[in-house]
Amino acid sequence: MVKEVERIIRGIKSVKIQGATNIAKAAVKIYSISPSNSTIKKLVEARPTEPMLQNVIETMKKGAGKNEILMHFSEAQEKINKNVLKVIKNNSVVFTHCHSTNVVKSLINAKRKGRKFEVYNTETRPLFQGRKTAQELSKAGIKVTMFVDSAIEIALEKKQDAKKVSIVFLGADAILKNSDVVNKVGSGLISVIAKKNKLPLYIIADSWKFSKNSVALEQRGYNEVWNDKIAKNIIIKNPAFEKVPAKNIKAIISELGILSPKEFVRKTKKRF
Ligand code: RUB
Repeated sequence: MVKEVERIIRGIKSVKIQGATNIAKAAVKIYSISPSNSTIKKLVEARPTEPMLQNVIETMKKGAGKNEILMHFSEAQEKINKNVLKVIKNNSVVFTHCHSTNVVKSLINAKRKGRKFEVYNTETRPLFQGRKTAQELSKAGIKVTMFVDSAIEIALEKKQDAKKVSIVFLGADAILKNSDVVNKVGSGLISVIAKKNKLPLYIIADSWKFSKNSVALEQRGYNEVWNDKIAKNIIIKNPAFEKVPAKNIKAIISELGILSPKEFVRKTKKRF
């Protein structure tokens, strides 16, 4: 395999390249260098919970070029930004989890457009993608309060205090045909707590994350959690993703608009 391709696949496997969008963009690069079946197999196996990666490859197999796909990502993000702007109110607190390019870019756009809000987020162990989110947002002048993951319920608790969370934004790795969404582990729990506190939860995602097939939920190695040689009789579970039930989602904000999960699937399922 070409060295550059090997390097990118290693980056995807080790989560140096993270988030559905960045992985799909890396797939575009790999396919342009080496569109062989064996490379595609390795690529898909590197991150099984990423239908957008697979949709990109299918689209390129049908003849779409690199620039056409990259153009889709940027045009979709611009439309997502406009749609997100409609739901962020001034003086609000937005809660988010992990690192999602679709979420972060839309928040930075809202800030540039003059919306006044702050962000609560989670550190997102074991790989701390929350730090990446916090750094990118703070660089854009957005105030961020980061919570340890175990404090999710404390962060989301709705009190009379105006400073409490008003809206929840999560990214997506996959949107399934029953309208459930797959995202970073913790997202399911966040959705339950958000619903209990009557907080609107929006999924911010490119529509190419739709998958008509079932999606495997990736389990990652114990060494992300406990680097030392672990003692006998200790088992580490490190699931990377989980489902967010459609019933806990107010709407999916994509380039297609602000749609209920069911409407979103109806509109998208013909494409992939
Ligand atoms: C990242 C994650 C993101 C989605 C969407 O998990 O769950 O919310 O991938 O990302 P990991 P984007 O860091 O384990 O890959 O909006 O960037 O497509």
